[in-house]
Amino acid sequence: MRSLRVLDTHTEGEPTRIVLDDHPDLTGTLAEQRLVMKQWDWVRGVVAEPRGYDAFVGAWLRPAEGDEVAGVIYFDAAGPLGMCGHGTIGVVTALAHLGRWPESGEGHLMTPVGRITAWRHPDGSVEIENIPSRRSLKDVKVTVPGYGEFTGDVAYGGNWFYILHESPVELIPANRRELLRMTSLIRDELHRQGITGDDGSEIDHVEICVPHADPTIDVRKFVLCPSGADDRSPCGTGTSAHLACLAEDGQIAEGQVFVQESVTGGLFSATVRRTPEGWVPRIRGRAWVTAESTLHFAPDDPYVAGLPE
Ligand code: PYC
Repeated sequence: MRSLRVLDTHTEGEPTRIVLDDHPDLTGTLAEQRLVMKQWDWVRGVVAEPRGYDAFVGAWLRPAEGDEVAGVIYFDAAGPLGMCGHGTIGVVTALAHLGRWPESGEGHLMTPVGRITAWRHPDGSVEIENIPSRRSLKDVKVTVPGYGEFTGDVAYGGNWFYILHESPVELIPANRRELLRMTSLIRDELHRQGITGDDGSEIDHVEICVPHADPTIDVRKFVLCPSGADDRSPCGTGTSAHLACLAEDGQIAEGQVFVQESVTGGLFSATVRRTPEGWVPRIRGRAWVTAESTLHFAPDDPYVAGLPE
């Protein structure tokens, strides 16, 4: 029977399941390991029901490649992700819990899309510096029956996003199901029209950012993730992609603090700085350890790969 030790955290309400055990078949660079993991349908069972639920992001800890504290491959029930911001805040919190994060507070993690620097602050909050982020398409229009026409930007922050700045459905907790329906239809329409990120990469996240009624918070947001769930946190890679768009349009200055709230009340603050490679975002939020356990995958269990979709 396969068994995996895991540590669960939530970052501003969004869960991460950190896999502590190694796997003998995961060799090569993290990008290669990510491709190998894509072939294993049982990996879905680590995060999907009945062991998890659709909001879970998995973070498989890997041996460090250089001076990093660890390598990490993120995945959700739909497959491996490039990067995950809330997940990185969860991983740093989990490593600190295990006594594996540097006492100085600063450390590095390697992900399949690049190296991340992170700081654990004395108040327990975690700040991460993501990979350079960029906008690739502006004012892309899609029409969805029943909702009308949307105009949004295609941008990258470690994953690919379609970002909208208005919504016919109000961003309140009571509307989460409706928002999931609408953003799923938008994503389907992007796929139908063949709209992609650079190199044909699939746009698997849809993000809505609208002005917040509270003047101390810049935007309220909703993010559809590849698994079909909404991100309960303000989404780290989505924040990165969004900041790159705002910076391109001169709507945010380098170093200006930008505060976002998810529909369920999770808060991130973020800044951005320009580099030759793109806009480098820094994102700060909080995570908590919620469980330490061992998952079992018995050979006769029909749901080792999760419940059917
Ligand atoms: O925080 O980057 C993020 C993220 C991606 C998917 C869910 N959360």
